[in-house]
Amino acid sequence: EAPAETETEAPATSHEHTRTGMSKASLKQAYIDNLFYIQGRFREVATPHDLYMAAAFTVRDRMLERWVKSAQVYKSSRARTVCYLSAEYLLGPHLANNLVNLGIAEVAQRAGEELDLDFKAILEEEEEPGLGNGGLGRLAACYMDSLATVQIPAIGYGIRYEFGIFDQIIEDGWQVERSDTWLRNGNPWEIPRPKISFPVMYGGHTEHYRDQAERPRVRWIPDMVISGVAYDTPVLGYGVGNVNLLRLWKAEATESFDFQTFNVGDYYGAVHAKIEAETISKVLYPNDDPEAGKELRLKQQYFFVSCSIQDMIRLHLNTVGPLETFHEKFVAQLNDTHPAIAVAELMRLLMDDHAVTWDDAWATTRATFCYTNHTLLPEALETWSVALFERLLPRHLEIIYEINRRFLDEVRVRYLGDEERVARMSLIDEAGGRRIRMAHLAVVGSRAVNGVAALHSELIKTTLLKDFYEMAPERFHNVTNGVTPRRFIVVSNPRLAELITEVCGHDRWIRDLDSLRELEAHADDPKLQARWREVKTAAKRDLAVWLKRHAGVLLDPQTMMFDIQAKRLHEYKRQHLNVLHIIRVYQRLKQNPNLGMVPRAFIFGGKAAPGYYMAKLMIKLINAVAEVINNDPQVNGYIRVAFMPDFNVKNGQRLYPAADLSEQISLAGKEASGTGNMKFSMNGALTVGTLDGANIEIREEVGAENFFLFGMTAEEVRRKQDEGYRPWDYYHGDQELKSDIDLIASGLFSHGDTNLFRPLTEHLIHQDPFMVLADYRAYLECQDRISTVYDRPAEWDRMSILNVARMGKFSSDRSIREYAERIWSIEPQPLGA
Ligand code: GLG
Repeated sequence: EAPAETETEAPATSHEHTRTGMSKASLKQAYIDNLFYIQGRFREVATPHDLYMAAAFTVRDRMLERWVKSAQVYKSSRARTVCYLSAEYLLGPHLANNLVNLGIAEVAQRAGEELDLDFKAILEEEEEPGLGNGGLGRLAACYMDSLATVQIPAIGYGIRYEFGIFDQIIEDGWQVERSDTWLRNGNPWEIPRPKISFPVMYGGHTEHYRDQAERPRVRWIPDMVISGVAYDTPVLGYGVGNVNLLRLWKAEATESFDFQTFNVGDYYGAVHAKIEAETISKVLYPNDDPEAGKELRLKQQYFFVSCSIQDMIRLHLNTVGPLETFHEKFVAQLNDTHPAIAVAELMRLLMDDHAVTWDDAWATTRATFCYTNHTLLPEALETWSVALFERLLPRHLEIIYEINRRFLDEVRVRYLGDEERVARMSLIDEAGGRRIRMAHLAVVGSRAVNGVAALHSELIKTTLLKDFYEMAPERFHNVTNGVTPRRFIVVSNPRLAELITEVCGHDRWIRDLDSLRELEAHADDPKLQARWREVKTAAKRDLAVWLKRHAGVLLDPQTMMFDIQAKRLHEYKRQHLNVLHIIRVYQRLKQNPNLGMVPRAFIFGGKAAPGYYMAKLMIKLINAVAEVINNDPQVNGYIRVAFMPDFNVKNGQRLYPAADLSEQISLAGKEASGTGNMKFSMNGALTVGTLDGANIEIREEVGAENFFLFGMTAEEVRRKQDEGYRPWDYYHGDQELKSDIDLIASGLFSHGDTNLFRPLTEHLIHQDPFMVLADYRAYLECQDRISTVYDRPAEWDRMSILNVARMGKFSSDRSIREYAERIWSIEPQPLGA
């Protein structure tokens, strides 16, 4: 909000403190102060990084005041609090987002101009905290933004990884991973809390004994203890005074333990112990799905869970106490099974440390946790070998066995004689090596379970957790994912935000996304359509400039449709289906160079898990096809292919505004929700998609006539799989399909090397687990329809406007309100801005 002109010219006065004032004068004064007193610099010698740090501290100061006030109010009102437990937070750059949420983006920009600062360059200087892999981690970040915005007291708990998701560079068309050193230059947004630290134990054995009251008790004698230290980042809501806490744990050696008790006189041993301890929060596992048996990963999970639960107990005893009311003060949401060990950890702490009985501890535990499932893919369902658990967490294994014993007794009583069902529902998978099923632990230990889109939540009930659903249907819910319009419209697409505000006559839509419906009335207005198109073209121009520099590809933002698929590389997401379409268009153009077609830029972005060979080969294939097409003057006026390196939040913010077409083409039933689909659509891209995940609900909202649908339904997929799917038949039954696959195999895209892509083409022809070939023809036909419509700008623009107008449902504010009402039973605690 711009203060009146006279006010902005006034000097910063005592009532307009340089640490809190929001006027232009205050901001300028504060900036210069911070540059001097924190960075120790004056303008002439300041590096770009100094300039960024001074800006960050200027903004942070303004958040701290609100933070302290929120903490005071939450404390005195003893507000019920959500604890979001997540191994990942894919936060993205803070500075621009915090400026927007503080409501000072414009005045800060003007202050910057008057100080002769390059505002854009300062924003670009920030290294984003990439503490997550993809959708799951970014969802946690969107939810933190919305929790604060809808004014729900919340703490996000996680791990302060020293190295987040790797940086991706492309060399000779292949992905190469570089370590992410986001903390190298310091992190102005976090505040270390060395005094908030907890011991975390591993290994050793347990002892059963009787306490003074003759009650049976258990004591865990570990063989390793480390400590977790809190690092706090404030999370400010948009246009409100509420600031929540993101508390990430860093692993450190426990001096008293390692240096004295165990390593007397053994200096090198002590140093080794320190290194081993610090390893635990060193690096994020760069996989979307867990690698079986990685001990360090289990150590990480237990590490942050143990610190978080201990912290919650401390907070409770400090403010509310006694422990019987723990579940009234806190509700803990498990973001996937990564923190599922929390169920056993809360039981352990209540019983072993606080002498609570099993029954009372179990009642508290069951009332505290809720679990969100994010995937049905079998390889992503976490299990841990019993042997590893026994070695690392012996006490937790005992507790899990006891939970299981009691639970299976309930199952037996309910389903007399059905031992098959008992085996299916057990927390222990007895087949092969015995393994603990973390999803079952999460379900049994929670009072609510939810999926992340309507279809996904249905499939949970009918497939993955069918037995559990039958036993307690009332505990199963759906909360469709959402994304924050602050970051994904206001921050990333300021031109669109401005246009929307102008057309609606207010900026209320930023926290009430349903009010975008007001755009509907103008969807056919040629004047709006023209401006809409200008905004899109400007974003495409920005992206083209960036891609020229960073991918060496020249795209024409004026004439080309920007067709974008940006997400993790995975076979189920079917980037190779997209590639087959590109090859088809290429062949058509080669056969008929005068084919009048809508020019298209095919743009990809996404990382592959470093150990996922097929995904890495898909990246190579995209780049190989790009090389041939982009250098073929016969076609490159019509089609170009670009691979954006290092798709992360920052680069995503360049893509979403520039997309005409959003590719959401996973095999139906595989993508739990998707959230990129929402980000694209919110920025006016039309979707080509299957009936999968949240695509279904997006299509329902925007209207079937404004969505390009193709492909089999989840039901048809299942039937085809049951019948026995034979990709070979499709390959031989479709001349064009065969020739597209054969062209890859021929070596055309690999300088004559006929072996390079063989694993990919052979896999498609013989296995094709994600049924690329079965959906190929429908996809091509749909793409042809898309080109036809794109050729009619008024129609396309109308559809684009209607897409944005009807995206209200996909604000993460709506998701959080649903969690608050239906799952958490928690009320907002309003604090004024
Ligand atoms: C998962 C799923 C996505 C989902 C996301 C957030 O694969 O479909 O949108 O969580 O719920 N691992 C993921 O990214």
